[in-house]
Amino acid sequence: MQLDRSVIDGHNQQRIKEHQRKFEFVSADVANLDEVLQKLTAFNIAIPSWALGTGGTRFGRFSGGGEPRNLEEKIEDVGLLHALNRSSGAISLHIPWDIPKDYKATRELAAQYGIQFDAVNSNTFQDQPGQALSYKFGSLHHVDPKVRKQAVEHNIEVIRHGVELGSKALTVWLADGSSFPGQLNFRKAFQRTLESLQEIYQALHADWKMLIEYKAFEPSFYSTTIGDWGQSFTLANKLGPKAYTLVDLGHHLANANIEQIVSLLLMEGKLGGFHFNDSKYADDDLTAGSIKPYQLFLIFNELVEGMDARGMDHATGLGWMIDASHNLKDPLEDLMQSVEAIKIAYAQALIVDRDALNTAQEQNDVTQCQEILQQAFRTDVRPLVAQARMTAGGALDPVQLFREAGIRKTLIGSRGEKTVATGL
Ligand code: LRH
Ligand code: MN
Ligand code: MN
Repeated sequence: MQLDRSVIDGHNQQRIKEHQRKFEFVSADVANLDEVLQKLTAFNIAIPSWALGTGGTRFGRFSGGGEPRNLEEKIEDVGLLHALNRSSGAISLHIPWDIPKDYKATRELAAQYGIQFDAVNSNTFQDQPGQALSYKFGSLHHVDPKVRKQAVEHNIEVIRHGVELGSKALTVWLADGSSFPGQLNFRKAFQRTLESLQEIYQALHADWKMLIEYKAFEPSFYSTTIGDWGQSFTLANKLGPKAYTLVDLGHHLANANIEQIVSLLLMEGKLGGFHFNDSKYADDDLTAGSIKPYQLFLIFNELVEGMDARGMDHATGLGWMIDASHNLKDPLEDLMQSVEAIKIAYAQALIVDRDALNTAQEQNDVTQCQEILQQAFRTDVRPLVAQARMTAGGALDPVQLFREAGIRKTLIGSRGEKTVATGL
């Protein structure tokens, strides 16, 4: 379904007065208002194809109905999100969950909705039907060269799909690791992983990036072969200029200082992309900003500071993506909440008084440093985000419009109640 322009206009008209009052109130105190609005408008966050259906836990899955049943319907859903919030103009595909049947038709469909193809993801963490060799004991780090070759070839095939769709990056996340001490020779496993990645790197086109995602635990519970940012960074450095580290917020040990990791990776020119989500305990994949909004703000504070220091374009300099999965909420509502939380954190980081913060840091004025950061964090920037969205053609309140317009009901009507999207 395509959302009619008049539906968004009608919704905005109803809310415009209240919005204007709130917008004028907050914007009076924002010195760099034009810059903030322009940057918010340009900002886009890719939607993962696997977050459009209801996720589950290892104990069960409860379908919400009306989920996309194929790649075309996934693109349609991202198109709906983008029409509502004007910040979801890209989709990230996971192969083999999303193999396109017809590249041209897929590209045309996405273009119709103003959607681009973000990083393509390989999958060597599951065995697929008919697959010759098993990934039970890993893929790129496997002791058997034949398994490694199969996994390398899969990654190269994923690049080929991406090239056909206009994607510019391959994200590699490995489940490779060990669950018991002694199971693995760490050094040999890491070396084999590097050699496998080198073969994949050879197949990357000149304008492509390889994003290396790390994760401290799960599904292996003793060691992960690319377990932290240092290991990913080492691989990216050894591989070459097209290889970068990807930070997934849920992939750290509890209480890790993610904002410091972000700052140093940016400084080294090796931060390639982001998977946004939130967590209380582990890789919970909860809605971005739902548990630790202050941490999300502190991460954006480092991103803005570091990107400005390197002269990077906020809108295109990094691969921004959500990586969440929902077993309770409507997946589209949940994604809208994640995008909103990310943009709120971004707006708060943009209004930090950076000169004052620098001065306070140079003077070791710890109290003032905290005052400055929290002044920005405690500002209600939602009207700024809404203003940018409305100017770009989106809805003042995307979640409420989604409900008012009965979009899920329409999707259930056309797709059915018992739908299972391919993915996690
Ligand atoms: C692993 C991960 C990785 C996968 C996705 C499905 O936990 O974050 O990005 O590709 O989940
Ligand atoms: Mn991820
Ligand atoms: Mn994850």
